Order: sequence, then structure tokens, then C-alpha cells
Amino acid sequence: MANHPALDFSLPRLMAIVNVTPDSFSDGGLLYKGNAIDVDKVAQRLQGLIAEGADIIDIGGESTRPGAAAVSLQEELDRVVPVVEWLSRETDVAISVDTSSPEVMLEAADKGAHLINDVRALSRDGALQAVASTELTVCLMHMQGMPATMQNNPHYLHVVNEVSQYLQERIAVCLEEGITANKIIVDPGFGFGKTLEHNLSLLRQLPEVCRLGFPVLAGMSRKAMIGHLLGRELHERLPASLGLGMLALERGAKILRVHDVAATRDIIDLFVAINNNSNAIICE
Ligand code: PT1
Repeated sequence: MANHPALDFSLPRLMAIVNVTPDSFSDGGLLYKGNAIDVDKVAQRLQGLIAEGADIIDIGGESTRPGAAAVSLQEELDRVVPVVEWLSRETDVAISVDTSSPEVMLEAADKGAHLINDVRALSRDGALQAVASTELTVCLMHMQGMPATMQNNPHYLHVVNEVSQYLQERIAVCLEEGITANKIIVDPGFGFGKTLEHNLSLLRQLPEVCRLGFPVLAGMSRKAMIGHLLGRELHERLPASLGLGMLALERGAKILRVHDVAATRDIIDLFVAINNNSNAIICE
């Protein structure tokens, strides 16, 4: 499938999170009817996100937040594929699938996805080849360790250099496999094997990550770093999520991956108005 217009990053883009996991920390299993996903409920949720201004919908069937357990391939397929099918049939939003499994990548591509968002940066066997064969766009994320244990004592000598170097290596591997440069997005992976100080360094020095020359995705929405900084519970993290989003845009991020779509739409539109229409009003 051809690239989607929302995957042009001359403007910053809003990626809305849709977790199709029964243990999700935002959806809390609301999209489930017993053990199966409730497609009507998901459809309603998706239509809401699009109406609120999502450019890209990111569908995840595996929880990757700290401490999360692995999921079977079949389970992941059962969660993700019906949502991709529905979006592809009923909307023209850009469809992203948050997965590390080559089988899910291929199936998602076949059903009309535009972007593969892989927190493991195509490191699983066959993932690199799967994405290369589809010509989809890919987001390569940095993670230290694995979700189950990644917050047990994360350690870096220089977090920004190590994250940038890792992303650079994954970019090189992708290019070698035939994935073209205009189909690559990078992400420093906020909260993935990082202390608060690591996360703050990465945000402060986000321009360093941007210097790799690829669009940068920032995912900080409602994350524990806000709890650590401000003592806020999950449901109290919207103002800080917006503030962090604006700081990320100022430092060059091109995609914000968020839960709160309407509010984030406002800050992206503000950012674009201030930066792109700066000469619109001529003072006397
Ligand atoms: C992310 C991301 C993601 N985050 C990309 N994909 C999650 N590209 C899932 C916490 O500290 O940032 N970028 N897919 C969700 N994972 C986490 C990690 C959720 C940490 C919460 C935390 O609270």
C-alpha cells in the first residue's frame, strides 16, 4: 500500500493510542466483551479519536509498559487484526500497528496498515525482512532490557549517546535490508529501561536525536516519569502530558503518541500556527 498523507512529517502529527489489551493502563479492558474484543465498542472509540483530530491510530495488542507479561502470537493477532480491518474499511486515517512480531506485521500490512511501530526496533527474527517486504513505514524505538524487567536498575554511561548510537545502528540495518530512508521514524523510548533522570536527559537533548536526520516520535503521555516528577496519579497526568508534548515539539519531535487526543490536537495546532504563520500579522 502506498504511503499515507499523514506520514508526511513536514507538519507535526498526532498519533492516538488504542490499546487492545485487557490489562491496558488507559483503557483498562473497556474494549473487551469477556475475553474477546468488542468490535462495536472499539469502532465507537476509533470514531471518537478521529473526530478529536488523530492523524494516526496506533493499535497495540501487547502491553509493553513496565512489568507487562508477554502475549502469544495468536492472542496478538486476534486483538489487532479486526481493528486494522475495521479502520481500513471504514476510515481513511493512517493505521499504525504496535508490534514486534513479523507475523503480525505481515498480516497488518495485508489488511491495510501504513506503519509498523516496533518498540524492539525490528530485532525479532524475521521482523526486518517482514517490514522490508511490505514497503510500510517503520518506527524504530530504543529500549534497554525487556518490558518485564526493564525498570530494574537501568544503567547508561551517557544515555543520549547510547540511545542515538543504537538507533543509528538499527537505521543502518534497515537501509541494508532495503527499507528506504523516507520510511524510517525513530523514538528514544521514554520509560523503556530509563530512570527519571534518563528520561529528562533524553527530552532535554531531543535535538541530538533529531540530528540523526529522521522524524522523531515522542511517547510520554501519562507515563511514570510524570508521577515521579510531580506525584500525579494516572488520571491526573493530562496537564503534564501536554506540557511535555509541547516541549518535545519545541525540541524537534514530529509525532506525539498520546492518549488525550482533543487536548493534544490543540497544542499541535498552536505549535504549527506559531511556527508556520509567524509572519502573518505585520505590526504597525
Ligand atoms: C512509546 C511507546 C510505544 N510506549 C513507541 N511505542 C508504549 N513508539 C507503547 C511508564 O513509564 O513511547 N513509543 N508503545 C507504552 N509503554 C510504556 C512504557 C507505558 C513506560 C508506560 C510507561 O509509565
